[in-house]
Amino acid sequence: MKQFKTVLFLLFATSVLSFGQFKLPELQFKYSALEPYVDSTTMYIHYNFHHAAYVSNLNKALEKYPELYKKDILQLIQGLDELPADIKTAVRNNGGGFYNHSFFWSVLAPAGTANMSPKMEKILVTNFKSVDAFKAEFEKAALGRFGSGWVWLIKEPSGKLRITSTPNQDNCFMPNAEVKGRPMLTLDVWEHAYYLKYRNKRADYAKAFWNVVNWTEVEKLIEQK
Ligand code: MN3
Repeated sequence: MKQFKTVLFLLFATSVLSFGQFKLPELQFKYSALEPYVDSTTMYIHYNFHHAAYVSNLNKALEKYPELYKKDILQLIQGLDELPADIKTAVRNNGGGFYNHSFFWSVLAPAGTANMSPKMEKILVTNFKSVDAFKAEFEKAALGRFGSGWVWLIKEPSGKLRITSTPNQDNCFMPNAEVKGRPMLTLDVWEHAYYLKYRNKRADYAKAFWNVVNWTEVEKLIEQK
């Protein structure tokens, strides 16, 4: 009985302690859903090891300051400058990693399931002259990002759409970002995102990406005020 009570107490304590901690969001598609453009193995490793590690390292970084678990991820990364100095870098890297990957999965969809609507096409034409010009500029930004990072289509505070890129796990919400705005679409250009299938050919990976963009979601984001 005593042992049973101890177990109950431990279960209770664990659930209380884990309250408010960040969790790996559920993936809305199967690991194999993006084949052949993104292979299952890469998807599995990327989600279960890379993304999961950012989440657990973010939680670990916040252990010393549990009141910070009450903030949401955007409050944390937008408020990086106000964080205690000893966890700022960890939150920047792991909070960024947590947010960026969660967002990335949300703008991916199996090929042919979330195609570009005429309205979406018009938005791109208005902002970038043509869909091809938009894609070319995005791919150029993917290749132009030296080392690891992300390419973004963002909506600037003025409402204008713009392509930009960030190093490491930074994003356009962070106080240090050169260009600020809300993400509408992103591509992870870390080697872990493509190396198994594409080896060193980042350009091929960036081109293949167009087959798995969730344009329905991107359009929804752009239409939001
Ligand atoms: Mn990644």
